[in-house]
Amino acid sequence: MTQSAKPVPPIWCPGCGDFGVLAAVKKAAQNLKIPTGELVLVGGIGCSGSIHNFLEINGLHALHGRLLAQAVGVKLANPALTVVAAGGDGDGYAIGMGHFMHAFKKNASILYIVMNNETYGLTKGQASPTSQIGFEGNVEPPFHAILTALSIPAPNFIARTFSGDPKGMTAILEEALRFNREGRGFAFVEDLSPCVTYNDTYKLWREKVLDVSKLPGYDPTDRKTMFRLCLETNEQGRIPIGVMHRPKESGHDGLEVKLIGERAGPARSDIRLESNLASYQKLLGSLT
Ligand SMILES: Cc1ncc(C[n+]2csc(CCOP(=O)(O)OP(=O)(O)O)c2C)c(N)n1
Ligand code: SF4
Ligand SMILES: [Mg+2]
Repeated sequence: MTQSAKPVPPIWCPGCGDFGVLAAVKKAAQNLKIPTGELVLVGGIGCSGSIHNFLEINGLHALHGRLLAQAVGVKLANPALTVVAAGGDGDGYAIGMGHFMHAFKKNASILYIVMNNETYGLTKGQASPTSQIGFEGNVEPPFHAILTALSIPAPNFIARTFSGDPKGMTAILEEALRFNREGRGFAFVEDLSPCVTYNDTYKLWREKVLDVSKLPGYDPTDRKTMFRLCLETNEQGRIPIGVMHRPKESGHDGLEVKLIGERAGPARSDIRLESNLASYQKLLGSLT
């Protein structure tokens, strides 16, 4: 695949945190010299999920909460592609929660970016699974994606970024994409991406974010330590950002490596009748 789609201008509200993600994805892909025709972005449903329309890449708009299933499918069809899934907190942590949990365990080498604005932006600001108590009548404590991710013992790359720190976000996305391109597995990056129209948290988050790499004992290869650091930071009313898990081993644990290895994926296989006649006849013979 060499061609990519032509982008259109973003339709987001001026100042939306998703602009930071768009810029960081672009910069990270450019820094890694990923050809635009080899980058596929699968968007979720929500303001955030339209991101692929604004980049010169190949993209598809998934069903609500199903972007991970589709992104894993793209990767298994053609492991040579660099695959990014990107959507919102509603898409990923509500309707998409089943897929979210399994993605860590499946460990396909794709990057999943969740633009968390603690609300359903597209449908005009209802409470989402990450909303604070009191927001739009919400009485439930917010879901913590990083602690959940750290609790799943799989060799994933896990990080959190903030749209108010585009440089830090670019560096983390670059590391995540490199991790994927080495066939090491699933990379999850939650970006704190304020919705300036329905839940403008820029000022609050700027005061609250805390770079975990500055904390004593920081060791992203040690899951237990990082779980404790994130939990304690959270209990202190701060929001941990940075790399939370970086597997020690440099193994090629990606699902596509295990299932397909060095072979071309199904999308690039030669399925012409003339080159496969004997195999097709054998298959037909086995059915009689
Ligand atoms: C199956 C289905 N259910 C509900 C909706 C309505 N809907 C559209 S976007 C959305 C939530 C978007 O919130 P989020 O994923 O956080 O994205 P944001 O707009 O905040 O970026 C919902 C519930 C839908 N499109 N499809
Ligand atoms: S409604 Fe919120 S999330 Fe959607 S584009 Fe506007 S600022 Fe961004
Ligand atoms: Mg949202």
